[in-house]
Amino acid sequence: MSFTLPKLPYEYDSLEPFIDARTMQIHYEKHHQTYVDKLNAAVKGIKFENMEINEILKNIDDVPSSIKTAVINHGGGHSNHSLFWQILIPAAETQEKPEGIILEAIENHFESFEKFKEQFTNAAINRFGSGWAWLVVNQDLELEIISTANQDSPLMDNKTPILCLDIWEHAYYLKYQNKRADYISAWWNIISWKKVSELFDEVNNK
Ligand code: MN3
Repeated sequence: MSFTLPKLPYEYDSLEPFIDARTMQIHYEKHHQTYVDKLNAAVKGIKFENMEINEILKNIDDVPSSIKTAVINHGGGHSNHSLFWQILIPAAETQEKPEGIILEAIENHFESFEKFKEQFTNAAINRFGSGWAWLVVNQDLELEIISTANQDSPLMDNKTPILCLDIWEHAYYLKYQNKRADYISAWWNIISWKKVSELFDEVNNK
């Protein structure tokens, strides 16, 4: 068995005008595919090639040191992008904010949805270099906003991501160039709060 690209749940141009089709195509077909290929090369012939990527990352200390960096970078890249595609929705279906239990949890923890949005945006803007911004559920089952460098996954820290934003330049440079803040502000229009809510329920019902 080997790792493969997950199917995108929409077309490349579905996220226009917030994320352009060309960026989506290159990001998915080239960048994500490369993480998958390099992950497959790293784990070829050993037991990890038959495990779920998220299980490998949660147990990263079990990975032999000779391939650990490759698994963190390319396995992280595979896992992070797989989640990223899932939490996006076509621009035509845009939802302003979440509802139900996840909204309550956000309001309880961050005071208001607006304050949550501001804090998440700051985490994304202030990440130096390449990385990700995340809304995670930590080991105490509390929400937390974090940012990680490179392709580091929160799963390696026992945190379960339920929302993520790719802030590598490859995610926005064609359309936004150096204007990371504009990309981040556009991204809020294409979040699948339904998916985020499902992921939140999964953690709470475990
Ligand atoms: Mn990326």
